[in-house]
Amino acid sequence: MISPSECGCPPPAPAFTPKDFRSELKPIWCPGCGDYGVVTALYRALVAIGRPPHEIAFISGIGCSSRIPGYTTAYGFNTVHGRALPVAQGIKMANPDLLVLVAGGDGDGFSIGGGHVPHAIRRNLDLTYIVMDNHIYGLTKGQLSPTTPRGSVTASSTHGSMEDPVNPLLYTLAYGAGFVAQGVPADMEGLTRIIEEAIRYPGFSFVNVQSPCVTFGDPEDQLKVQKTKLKKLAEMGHDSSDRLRAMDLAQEYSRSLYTGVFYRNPNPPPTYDSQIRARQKTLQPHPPEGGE
Ligand SMILES: Cc1ncc(C[n+]2csc(CCOP(=O)(O)OP(=O)(O)O)c2C)c(N)n1
Ligand code: SF4
Ligand SMILES: [Mg+2]
Repeated sequence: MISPSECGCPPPAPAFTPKDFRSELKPIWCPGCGDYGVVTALYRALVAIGRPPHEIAFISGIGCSSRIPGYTTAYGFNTVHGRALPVAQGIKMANPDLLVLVAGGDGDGFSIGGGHVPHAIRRNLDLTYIVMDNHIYGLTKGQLSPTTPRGSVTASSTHGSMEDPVNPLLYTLAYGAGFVAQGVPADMEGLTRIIEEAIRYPGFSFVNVQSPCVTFGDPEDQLKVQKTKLKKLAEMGHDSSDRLRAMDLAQEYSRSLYTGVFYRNPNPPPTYDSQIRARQKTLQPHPPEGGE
């Protein structure tokens, strides 16, 4: 069969538009919250993926960011704080044909839910985990989160934080995630492409989105500042198959705003869901002797 690029024909129109993925619920995020940009990038990435909303399950924890499944037409489950990944893994195992997206905040993913991340990575189900990292607990009104920089004054560190932050990029790379990327809503095109690539990766993929909290966050983290600070890995000639170089770059998490794919395993290992299906076939009960 001749492909559209070979025959010079225009590419076929996408089956969906962003509207098909937008629910009727109006987001109640504060005006200017970075999460608006994340959901917009997600609608666009889903258009590029081309699967209908009823084939998508979107699972979150609790937090401002965890409201995101409700703003899509996919099946959604706003679960328990820190428990998005276990629920999502169960759903993917029960129905491996679903496209399973997982989302939440920095607190949800790296504080109360931090213990689930290594196990989701090593189990390697085909999921995409998007963390809206605003370096603060937004929903509960501005307490210190696991990614809050040292020295930050917050509702629960009134004289400045005395703790070093967790580095989500290094954390997921160190545990062996096959796909690790970072995006910002200030670069909508880049963020859309990153989310699309993460969904296409056959295995656990992680996207850290530096998504500003305009109400409780650091003014230095906001969209306007992001635009001046971001450095695109693709333009730096970064080889995303080089895991050690990815880890070097990830060390800069608190100092430099790198965006793009840090690491993509060029030889993705088998996923847990595919192994389960294969084993189920080998463990089928034998027909009774002499019977059908
Ligand atoms: C078991 C449990 N502990 C604590 C809370 C209170 N709580 C709700 S959201 C949240 C933190 C939200 O921060 P984050 O996950 O970063 O999301 P954001 O609101 O910043 O998007 C906390 C502590 C809760 N709902 N459930
Ligand atoms: S409190 Fe912060 S994270 Fe929550 S909706 Fe408002 S700006 Fe967004
Ligand atoms: Mg947060």
